Amino acid sequence: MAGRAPGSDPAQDAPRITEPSHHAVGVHAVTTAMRLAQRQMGVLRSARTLLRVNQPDGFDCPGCAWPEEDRVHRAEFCENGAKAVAEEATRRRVTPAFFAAHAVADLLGRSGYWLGQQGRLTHPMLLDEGATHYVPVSWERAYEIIGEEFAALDSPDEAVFYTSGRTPNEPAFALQLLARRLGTNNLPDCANMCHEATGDALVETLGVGKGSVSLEDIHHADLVIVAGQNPGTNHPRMMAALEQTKGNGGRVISVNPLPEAGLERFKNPQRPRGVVGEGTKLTDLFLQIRTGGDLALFRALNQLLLRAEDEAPGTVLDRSFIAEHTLGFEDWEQDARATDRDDVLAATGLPMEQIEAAARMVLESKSVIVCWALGLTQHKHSVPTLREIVNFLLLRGNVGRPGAGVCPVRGHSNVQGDRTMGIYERPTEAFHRALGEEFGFTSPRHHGYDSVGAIKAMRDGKVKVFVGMGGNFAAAAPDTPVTEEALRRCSLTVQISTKPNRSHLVTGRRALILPTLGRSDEDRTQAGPQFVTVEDSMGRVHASRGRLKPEPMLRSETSIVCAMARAALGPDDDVPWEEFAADYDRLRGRIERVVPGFEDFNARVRRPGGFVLPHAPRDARSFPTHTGKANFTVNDMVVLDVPEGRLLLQTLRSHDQYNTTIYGLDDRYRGVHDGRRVVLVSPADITALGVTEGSFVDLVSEWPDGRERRAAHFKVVPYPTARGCAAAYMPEATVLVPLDHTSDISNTPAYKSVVIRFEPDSGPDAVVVI
Ligand SMILES: Nc1nc2c(c(=O)[nH]1)N[C@H]1C(S)=C(S)[C@@H](COP(=O)(O)OP(=O)(O)OC[C@H]3O[C@@H](n4cnc5c(=O)[nH]c(N)nc54)[C@H](O)[C@@H]3O)O[C@H]1N2
Ligand SMILES: Nc1nc2c(c(=O)[nH]1)N[C@H]1C(S)=C(S)[C@@H](COP(=O)(O)OP(=O)(O)OC[C@H]3O[C@@H](n4cnc5c(=O)[nH]c(N)nc54)[C@H](O)[C@@H]3O)O[C@H]1N2
Ligand SMILES: [Mo]
Repeated sequence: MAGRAPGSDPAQDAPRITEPSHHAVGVHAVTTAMRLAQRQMGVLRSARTLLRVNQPDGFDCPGCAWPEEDRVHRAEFCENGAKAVAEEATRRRVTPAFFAAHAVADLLGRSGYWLGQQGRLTHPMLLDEGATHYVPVSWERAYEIIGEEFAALDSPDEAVFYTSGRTPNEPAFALQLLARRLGTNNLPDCANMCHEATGDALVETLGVGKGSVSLEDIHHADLVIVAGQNPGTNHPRMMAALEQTKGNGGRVISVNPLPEAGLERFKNPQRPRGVVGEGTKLTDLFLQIRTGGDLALFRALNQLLLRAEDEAPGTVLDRSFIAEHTLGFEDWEQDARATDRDDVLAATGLPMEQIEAAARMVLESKSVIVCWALGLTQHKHSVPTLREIVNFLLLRGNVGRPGAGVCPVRGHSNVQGDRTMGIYERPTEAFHRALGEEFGFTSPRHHGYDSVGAIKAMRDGKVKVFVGMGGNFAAAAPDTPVTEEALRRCSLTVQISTKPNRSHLVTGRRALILPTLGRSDEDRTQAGPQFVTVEDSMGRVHASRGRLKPEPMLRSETSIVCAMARAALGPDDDVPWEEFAADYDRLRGRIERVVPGFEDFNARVRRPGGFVLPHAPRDARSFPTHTGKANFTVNDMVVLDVPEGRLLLQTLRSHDQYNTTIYGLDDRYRGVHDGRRVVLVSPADITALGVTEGSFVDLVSEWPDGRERRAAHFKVVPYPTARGCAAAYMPEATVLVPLDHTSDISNTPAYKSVVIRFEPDSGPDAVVVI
């Protein structure tokens, strides 16, 4: 829908630009957070709520998945965590009166920012066939409708259950059980669009698709390489960990097309040194790489390590580790030695001296950790890139010993846990077997749809019911108009949500909004107060208890999933869904018999700090891969071809957003204020392309299907990014990402790698609101 609705947020079209910042998270950050929190929650509620974040008896921060430093003793506070909490614990309410006042067609003209700012949902709402407005509906009727629509399906594979990674373990486990009892593995999740490449690369090479390090390891590493990540905004507590690394004498290399403030310098608000003074310099060497150049970089580093070993045999490679624990070294070595220097220079855009400097730092470090996030996972060649990083670590035995290992930094606070619980379209046979034995049925073995697959299936009329367990699928998925059209082809769309978003407006023939408790809300059932559990990015499972009094009509995610299950599976289904909904201990008692590592779940999760899941490579240098060893892999060089006059666009987050949730219109560290329609480009490219700095342009993406995609009206901002690269915010720029443009193997949308050109500005009226 084109055009800006009156009063939506015209400020979005008038960004103001100042100098980017060179440090992150000082006192300024904390005062900003408190101001934002108080606007949403009031002074008292802010103080009371923020004090409970990440405390042993409090709730898990719904911000990121970075683990807490010593949960038992310390309060950790970060600006963006506070913003996430404030957004959820807001006093603003979206009641049935709101929906009576606004037709869905009108709301479609409002931005996601405006929608989110309206507040928390209070009542279940129904958009009936042909209706213009949502109307309140009872929970009973809502479940009846769900039951009707499931009963009308020709096959269980016509249903899709999407999970966003905020969902705690208990409802996630219940949801996958519901899907599989029904007979489908259609369990796409946000991880499909996020760290899927990580899982695929690590399972193949190390046998476990998760990180192998603890916070202790980060603190004591000699070298931490942070590639494709912006922790200052997205994982602020990670900077406190890197500060400790530095304090212990370790060093940091950051690899990024953008000089991100949070990696340059960190002012810790919890230390006097952070309040006054310069803070800690975090990055020792900044490699300003071209987007998509990381595979070439790690190939080059590996080649340099091999050469160093030639010069001083027996001093560089960990030969005994390689012999004892790995396979495929010889084939890999032959290929690695043939790495072409010109390819490396073209792909990375880095001077060779910088890569050599990085290699020297590696050689000087006994223990090395590589951290990464979306800058490495959202490319066509993400899986090979990550496999090459594993090669890099295996060479010197940097896996499964203190201060060393792989550290994928996950996004949503429980995205890793949801996977552990079986939210996965292609689970292992071992998982199926354990689930089937526990619940006395045979779960379907054929693979389900992932996120991109689900869009295609809906588009092609193969899916009729879409259930969104949190998240905002319409705005998070690629190729916005294609995704929206796909959702509109469903007969029923159900969104289990805390706040209004785009996915409530792009609906099937009928649509339900089921309002649910957030992390900060108290969860009480007839069996008494309940808590939920989550798993952080380093495999620690712990409890989360909200304390705020919720609106009376809200139900917990667990309760909603169990009631949906009863409605979809009927009264004869012998899973005790009602007991699960009443008492989460009952559910956890079943989880412990299905999912490895959860033995004695109910007791262990009640201990302060919870427990850490087993991880064979980390714990025992044992590698449960298909070969039984850690695998070296050959990963062909990739030099991205960006034609003349084009740029490689990445879509990323501003400082004031949480994925599709927009908190505000500033990206303070990058010097962008009061607006989001900006494209960051290097001054040299601005000159070369003949555009005027500060002018507005359309972004047009090109793709072999011949269909061009256009995002209108972006301000050209000169920015110190790598040559040939550009950056713009999601979800405004998501329309440019073709549905078929995904990573090989993991099928993750290549959100960080879209070839674009500039065209003359079509003006603010051509902006498609999202
Ligand atoms: N406040 C806040 N916290 C969040 C989120 C949020 O939106 N807001 N989102 C959460 C979620 S779900 C996730 S997955 C994480 C996301 O965390 P990040 O991965 O940090 O998120 P992005 O903003 O996408 O930033 C990607 C970074 O990778 C860099 N990059 C892009 N392409 C390349 C490349 O080819 N090579 C290299 N080396 N770098 C590249 C970008 O310049 C940028 O610094 O954060 C989580 N935490
Ligand atoms: N262009 C582009 N697109 C991207 C990305 C990118 O880098 N570029 N990144 C991708 C990534 S990494 C991810 S993870 C996805 C994110 O995709 P999603 O997880 O689907 O999206 P979010 O924006 O995090 O979801 C926000 C909504 O979640 C609901 N919500 C919040 N808290 C709760 C809760 O406790 N329970 C329930 N039930 N609902 C809740 C609210 O209604 C809110 O509107 O986006 C992907 N999309
Ligand atoms: Mo994510």
